Amino acid sequence: MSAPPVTLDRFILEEQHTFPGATGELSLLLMRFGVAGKRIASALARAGLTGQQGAAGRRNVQGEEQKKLDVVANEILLETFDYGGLVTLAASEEMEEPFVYGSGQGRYAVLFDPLDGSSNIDVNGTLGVIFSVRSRRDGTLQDLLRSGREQIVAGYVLFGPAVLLVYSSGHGVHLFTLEPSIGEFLLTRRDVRMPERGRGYAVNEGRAHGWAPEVRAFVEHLKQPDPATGRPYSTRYSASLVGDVHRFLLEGGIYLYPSDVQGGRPKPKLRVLYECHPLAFVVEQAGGRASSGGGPVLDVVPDSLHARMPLAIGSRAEVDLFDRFASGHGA
Ligand code: AFP
Repeated sequence: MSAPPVTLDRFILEEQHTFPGATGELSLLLMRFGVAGKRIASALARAGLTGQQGAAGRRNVQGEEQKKLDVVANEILLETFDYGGLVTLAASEEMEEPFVYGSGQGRYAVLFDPLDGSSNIDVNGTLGVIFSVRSRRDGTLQDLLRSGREQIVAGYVLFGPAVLLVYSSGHGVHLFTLEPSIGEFLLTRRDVRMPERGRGYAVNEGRAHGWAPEVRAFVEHLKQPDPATGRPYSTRYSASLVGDVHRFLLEGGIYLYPSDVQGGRPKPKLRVLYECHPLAFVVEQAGGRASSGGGPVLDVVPDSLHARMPLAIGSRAEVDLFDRFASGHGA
């Protein structure tokens, strides 16, 4: 008889036993991200049929147009933690201020980008949820404005041809695939290791005019043929950070969202707390790296909830190389 499939819940409960003194609350919390992922997957699958595609007619705190499904996914995630008293604070790309639950005594704070890659909604492209869990301290915003190394759990749900859930609680990275006929996430890869180097890069080259010369030089370097170092690299940009990072988690390579230093955009695009920190946590746990160009992403302490930063994330070899270029030392 073949081994029975390992469900997400079973895996989480078994992993809990490796943490001395664990109360099981974090396990419950993590399982709920699985439930939210399934609910959002269901909303996405039906969106074209239920009139849920398109703009919501308002803008989020960053001034970006909200899609109807950004709002739906945010509401699903908020509801998901609205019982059981586990969570005190929830912060999201779609809300100006953190949401405070009931008693305010829950042991955890959760952060999420409810629907990453929302320009892909109406074209049936790749989308994701990015999430991060931290300990509650005094229950205020200050609990969140801390380094990425204080995350307890981070991960993402990826909506592609299959729905995947990938997470790390600081003991490796584990990958689950939704088996739609039974509605369960099943373990498909335990302890994912990122290749040391890859052959692909993802960056919005339409914005190259705004990059620093060092960033332009790095991307040009990747495009120059040199079979000995595996160049040229192939471009792999999907407009979904989760989709691109997931590809590189499995295949190796580098995702970049550099600052626009020529002034076209006053601030970098990606948000520290619910995009860069959680993905950096996952990638580092898999043996990769995430850099701002000036240091490790996980060391960045944001000064506000929606603070932004430049990001280079992926395999160790490419991120090391990016850092060499960023510091002016080139190849
Ligand atoms: P949203 O989270 O608002 O959907 O933004 C998506 C994203 O942060 C990231 O997933 C993409 O890689 C990037 O923005 C796409 O931005 P450009 O359209 O500027 O390339």
